[in-house]
Amino acid sequence: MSNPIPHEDGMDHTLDVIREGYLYILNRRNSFHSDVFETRLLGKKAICMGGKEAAEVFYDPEKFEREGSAPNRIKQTLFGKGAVQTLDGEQHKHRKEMFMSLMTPDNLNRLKELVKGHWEKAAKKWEQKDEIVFYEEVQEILCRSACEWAGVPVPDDELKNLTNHLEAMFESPAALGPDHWKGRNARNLVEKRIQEIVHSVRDGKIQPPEVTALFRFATHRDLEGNLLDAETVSVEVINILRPIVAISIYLNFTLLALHQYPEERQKLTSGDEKYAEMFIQEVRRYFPFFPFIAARVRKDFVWKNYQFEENTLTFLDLYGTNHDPEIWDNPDVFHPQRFHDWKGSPFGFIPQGGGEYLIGHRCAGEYVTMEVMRESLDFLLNRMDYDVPNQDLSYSMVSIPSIPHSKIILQKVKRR
Ligand code: HEM
Ligand code: MYR
Repeated sequence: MSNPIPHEDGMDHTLDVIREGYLYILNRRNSFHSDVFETRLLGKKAICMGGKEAAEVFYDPEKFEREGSAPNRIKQTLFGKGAVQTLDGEQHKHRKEMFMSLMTPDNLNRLKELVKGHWEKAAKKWEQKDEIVFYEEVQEILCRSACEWAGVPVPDDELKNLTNHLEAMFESPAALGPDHWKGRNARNLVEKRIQEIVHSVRDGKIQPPEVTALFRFATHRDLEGNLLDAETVSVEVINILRPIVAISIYLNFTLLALHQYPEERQKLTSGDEKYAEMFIQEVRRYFPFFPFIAARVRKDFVWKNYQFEENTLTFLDLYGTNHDPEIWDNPDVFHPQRFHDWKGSPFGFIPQGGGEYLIGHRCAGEYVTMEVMRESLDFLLNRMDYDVPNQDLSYSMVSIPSIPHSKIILQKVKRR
């Protein structure tokens, strides 16, 4: 006989998720004294869980699958229709290989050089201005770099517009009203534009280099040997461009951490290269970004004496696992040193998902994210000076995704 999963009473708790944001699951894990609880979300029975063991079971492909798990509002903004995020089994593995084939050291280095060049150009421009909004400026650097890296041609006068559209796609999934619809419209527009580009590649009018995402995806064959339709190629190309622009959120938190913990700046410039790595990991662990992910129970199973019923929508808490006191000492203290003797953990440290890349859904862009953060941190530390004037640097634990309220205004930017 299995035990009933601790259960939150009430008709629906979607409003509580809106009210409590990143802390919704963690708050209830604490009050139920349980890593798993059952509730009702989006009008359906749902299981929520967090912690290392919960992540391990969530990433077992025998127990959970993704098909039909993503809420429509997430597919219409963040993921797109037919995206790798929604596939399972062999189909998923084959599509994921297409993404992971881009993540070679040479290709990552190509991105790093692009990012470096665009930082340099942007900083030169910033020197001429009284002040800049870091979030917006860094998004343009990232969007230019992403398009060049992916082989997507974008005229200069369309770059700002594209940046805003990609930004809307990752800012809108949990938003309400016009802010949400902005994301849906942005996706429709960008998908259409990239579909045209895919047709031009297939007609030979555009010839992107073989190493680029545009070339690889436009010529990729599925398991039956067919080319992907242009819509799917465009969804997957956006799955490269959009999240690279989203790194702007981590870069805002990187700058915030440098500002709020001045002693960290000293440690970072003391010449210990490993410290930069530890600092970046702590930024990804500490600050709120991707809150939780969804899957469905594939078939009935029992775990920890709890019965999981086929089809049940299940959420894994990423933020809460990165702040789980069972895994992390003083989880709510910013302390890069904790990564000094860290042995690595595919399920305990999951800012971009956990498990494995090919068999599972772990973020395809984790190396890209780390590389871009490393290069940008180096620029902020060693290649420019700036002032951070008084402003509202606080950030919400409720709005998803969370961004420092002022988006970080910088003054007196000077290259070194
Ligand atoms: C998946 C977070 C950057 C491409 C994911 C997942 C998370 C995540 C939580 C889902 C994991 C799961 O479902 O199990 C982030 C965060 C980023 C980031 C916080 C910081 C900006 C990137 C970048 C790229 C990328 C830079 C591409 C260059 C993808 C793709 C997937 C994914 C393609 C789907 C993987 C799959 O379903 O197998 N990401 N990501 N992400 N990410 Fe990222
Ligand atoms: C990306 O663009 O893929 C990277 C980061 C996006 C962060 C978006 C945060 C909102 C996600 C809400 C997810 C709820 C899942 C059920």
